[in-house]
Amino acid sequence: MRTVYTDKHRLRDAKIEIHEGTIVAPFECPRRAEIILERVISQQLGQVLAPNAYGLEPVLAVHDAGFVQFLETCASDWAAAGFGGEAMANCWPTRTMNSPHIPEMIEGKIGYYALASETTVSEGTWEAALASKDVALTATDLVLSGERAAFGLCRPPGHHVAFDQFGGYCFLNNAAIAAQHALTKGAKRAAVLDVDFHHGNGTQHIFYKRDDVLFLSIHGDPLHAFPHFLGHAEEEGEGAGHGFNVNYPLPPGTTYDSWKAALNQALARIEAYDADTLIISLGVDTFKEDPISFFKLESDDFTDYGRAIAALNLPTVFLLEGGYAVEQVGINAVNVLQGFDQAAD
Ligand code: SP5
Ligand code: ZN
Repeated sequence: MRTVYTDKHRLRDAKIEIHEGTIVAPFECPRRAEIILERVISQQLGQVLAPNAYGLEPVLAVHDAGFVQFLETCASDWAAAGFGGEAMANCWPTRTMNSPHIPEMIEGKIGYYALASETTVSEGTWEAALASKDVALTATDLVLSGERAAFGLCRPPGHHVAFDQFGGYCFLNNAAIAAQHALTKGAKRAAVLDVDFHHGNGTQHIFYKRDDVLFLSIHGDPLHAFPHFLGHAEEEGEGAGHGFNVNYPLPPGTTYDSWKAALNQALARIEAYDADTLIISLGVDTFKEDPISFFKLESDDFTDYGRAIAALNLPTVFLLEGGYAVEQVGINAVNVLQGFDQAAD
């Protein structure tokens, strides 16, 4: 399959992350995408092409306009306020102080639009996020125009971003933007299957009341893992969307056998839904050596589940999400894609 990539991802190069009570270099770093690209090339997965520019219209189809405006000026507003470091939230509209006012001062405003504090908004982040959604949209258009599958090498990732909140290393929800784009271009039933270690809370939030996108996520149980507050099995969708949101939370130490059992259930749901377009939120932080996760997948398991996804026989867009065992992230991500290609007709 072909890969969509641009080195504009390098513009997202934050220096700090809050992690276990200390400040560390961000897990979500430019080297990740470079290692995956190197593996795509060395394995001759297929041609690598640059993204087209889509502007903001497909973004505003799933995200709040005020949120988008905030992201665009966040880093410069922060600097203009005289703050030296990277923009980060330290106060939120929590359960006990939830008024409808959006603060004007950037320190308050970022708290309104953030859902976690680990992710800073650094200079260049917005440009990289825009390029990342262009990568996702270009890969989606390859598939909509008849290719069996495509790989959007998206960075920064996207699945934690809700309608109007960013976090979890993500700024725009690439998978949601891609799914909505597919529907706008004529698809009737899209499925988003999220295999990242973390629950795709943002994608769930965006499509929670809708029946034209089936969302399924296999992830670390939120009782034990980020994003901590969403991703439980009883979250099945609301109103017209009831029955179109499916969560498979799994416990610490989960090995491939039980992960694959959840995947097989998810694949059966996608088949029963009769999806016409499949988007995979491809996080490889399920790997046994991932530094922030607790599943135990081996590199060969990624090949195996790539094959299983191909057996659905659907036009399939793979969009990169997480994966932080940097040295193996290329092997694991490309294993999924090669497994898929081996089994695809
Ligand atoms: C796209 C994606 O994979 N985002 C993940 C964001 C996770 N950020 C918070 C990580 C907190 C990790 N705590 C680990 C404790 C076990 N050592
Ligand atoms: Zn993740």
